[in-house]
Amino acid sequence: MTNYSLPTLNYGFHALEPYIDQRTMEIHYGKHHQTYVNNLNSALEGKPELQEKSLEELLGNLAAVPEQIRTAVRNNGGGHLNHTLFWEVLAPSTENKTPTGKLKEAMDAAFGSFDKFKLEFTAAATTRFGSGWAWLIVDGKGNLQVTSTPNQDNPIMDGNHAILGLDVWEHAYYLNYQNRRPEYISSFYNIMNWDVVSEKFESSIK
Ligand code: MN3
Repeated sequence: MTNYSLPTLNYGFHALEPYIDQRTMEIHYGKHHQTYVNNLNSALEGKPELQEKSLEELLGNLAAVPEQIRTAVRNNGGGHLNHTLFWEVLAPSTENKTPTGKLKEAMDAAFGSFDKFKLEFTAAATTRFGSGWAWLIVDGKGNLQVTSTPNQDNPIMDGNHAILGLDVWEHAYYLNYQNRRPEYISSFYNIMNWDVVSEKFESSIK
């Protein structure tokens, strides 16, 4: 039986400054993410047949989740999965680092170059209306694509595997950037952990 809990952060709340400030990290991780975890556990309470499935299994086949908790699992399960990935793909002091190895080759093939990937990802994050996420995904054929989703939806809901995600909900940036979402998005390129994204890419094409 699964009781979900917050993942451990590999860095301190202050570590991503000046790009993501300490107070935003404290609230985002300790309050927002914790709330998704709590609500997901509440939704699954007393349902051992659902608790024994992985979150990817539940979100990959929402039609199999009982209707009365389907929206709660979608929003809060998605919230937990999305934020868990987000914390993992962030790291302090990654300025000027770029993808290498197989991921670089695949990105060049899919987008033309790293700079062209950035343009596409920035556009996806900027134009996602309201709350949601921008993604780098591996599709069912093993190809890389940039996408975005509303709310806490995760690409697994369409059978795709996210290897990088950027939270563009206002709670992710409002304290530091207010309405300046584009500035928050461009700062993300200074704190992306490409080693982790590479590992996720390589394990998703096995
Ligand atoms: Mn968030």
